[in-house]
Amino acid sequence: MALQAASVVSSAFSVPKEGKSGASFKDSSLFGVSFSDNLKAEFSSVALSFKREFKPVRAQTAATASPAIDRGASEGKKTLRKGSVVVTGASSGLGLATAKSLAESGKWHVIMACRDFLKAERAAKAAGMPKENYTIMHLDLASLDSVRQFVDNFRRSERPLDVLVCNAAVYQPTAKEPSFTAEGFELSVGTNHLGHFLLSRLLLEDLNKSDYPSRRLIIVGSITGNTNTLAGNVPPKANLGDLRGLAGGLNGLNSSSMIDGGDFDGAKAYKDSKVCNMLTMQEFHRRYHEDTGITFNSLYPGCIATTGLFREHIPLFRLLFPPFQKYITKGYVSEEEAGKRLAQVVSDPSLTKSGVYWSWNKDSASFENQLSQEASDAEKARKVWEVSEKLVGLA
Ligand code: LMG
Ligand code: NDP
Ligand code: PMR
Repeated sequence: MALQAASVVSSAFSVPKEGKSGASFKDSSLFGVSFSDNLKAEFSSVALSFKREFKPVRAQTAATASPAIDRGASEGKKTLRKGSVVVTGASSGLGLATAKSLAESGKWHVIMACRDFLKAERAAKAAGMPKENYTIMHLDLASLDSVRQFVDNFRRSERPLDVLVCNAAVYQPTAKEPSFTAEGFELSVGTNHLGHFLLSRLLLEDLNKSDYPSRRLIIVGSITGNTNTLAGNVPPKANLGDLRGLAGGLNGLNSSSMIDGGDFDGAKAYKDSKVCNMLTMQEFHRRYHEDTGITFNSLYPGCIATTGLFREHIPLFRLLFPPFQKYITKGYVSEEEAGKRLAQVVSDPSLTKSGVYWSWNKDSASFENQLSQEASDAEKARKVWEVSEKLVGLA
């Protein structure tokens, strides 16, 4: 107990390790976060960056599909069939709230792709989701065999695939040593990026077959992977470097477990994985949008400080983080509200523009946000894509 308390205190006040970031207490800094003028302005009025007006985007007609319209419903009235959406990690947090919002709309059938079937079943029941509007299917993103098995099972179900939401993630902020996926990739990048990379590459074909008017592939990103924001400057910062660790397979044996080849840092691995998520979305857009008409998007749903994502953080952090985000940064958003935001990216007929990283202002109006330099680097996106396809056995 005493040992635990001591470790809580020491990690609570830990200073970022030398050389891990440019920030130091000699700078104008708070908890090791240095504030450039630009970022100071952002912190003093976080809302400011959210005040850009949302410009509604005109709905595009999907290039290939004939609209999925059920003409028999009532005379002369055309009704759209239910959309079919796969949401990964729908057993908790944002994924669950999104699944609930979509299922309750009555317009969607949600395939909850989860690693813990029973947990998902209980969560869906406890959330009161209408049972005709969801199906749970097993998917463990930390195993490429499981990803392939999921794709097979999904195809056997003969449901169409209209939208895929890559939402699941793990975050290991306090791990001292890396852990690994079934194939031996560092767990956070292996799950959050590589598992989703294989899943979305395989399911692209299914999305392309759908006759739904707007087909979408959404990969959840985050502000913490974007170093053009204050949150993205909290050490350790995301940085993929020259991808030497990723190219080596992130196995911690003959290669580093970190994408940039550095020492393991769980918080950085998570942020790096989010950069990969945002780069992957853009690379999909560049490679496939024009030919398929599929919409590729990413988003930052707001700081949902109460989710299971922080389950491995120290208790003091879990206690202070929600009030800190609510009252100090004002970046806090409830699970319910965040779920509505992601559900909007899934289903809002006006959000068909592809290649966009969506964010929301205080009144929950969506706007197209800017990604950091690294998270919008087209050359890096191409390299991440090519290295990743080798790792997951697609090239
Ligand atoms: C690190 O944890 C891990 O060590 C690392 O491995 C990695 O995982 C990393 O990015 C992930 O996290 C460090 C983390 C944990 O500490 C922080 O970075 C601080 C963030 C915590 C957010 C809570 C901030 C505290 C705000 C409290 C709100 C209540 C009241 C505020 C008062 C306002 C003033 C009027 O650390 C923690 O979880 C706990 C941090 C405990 C800090 C305790 C300090 C409390 C004192 C607050 C005073 C703040 C005032 C500062 C400015 C003064 C201006 C007058
Ligand atoms: P949660 O921990 O609540 O949800 C994560 C989900 O991912 C859970 O359902 C979890 O399953 C699932 N998951 C984890 N590992 C695997 C795996 N190997 N295979 C399948 N599913 C897995 O966190 P959030 O809801 O906060 O996170 C959802 C997304 O939102 C993530 O992409 C995160 O990066 C992003 N995000 C979150 C923010 C926040 O402030 N919370 C801010 C910005 C982005 P299980 O229930 O079994 O653990
Ligand atoms: Mg951060 C504008 C301020 C802002 C926002 C929107 C976030 C979001 N954070 C902000 C500021 C700060 N945070 C500041 C000033 C600090 C230092 C006190 C700080 C600290 C902090 C920590 C220690 N923040 C964190 C952590 C985490 O462990 C979380 C993390 O990085 O996970 C990777 C986190 C987050 N802050 C956010 C968001 C959204 C997170 C959650 C993780 C994510 O999904 O990206």
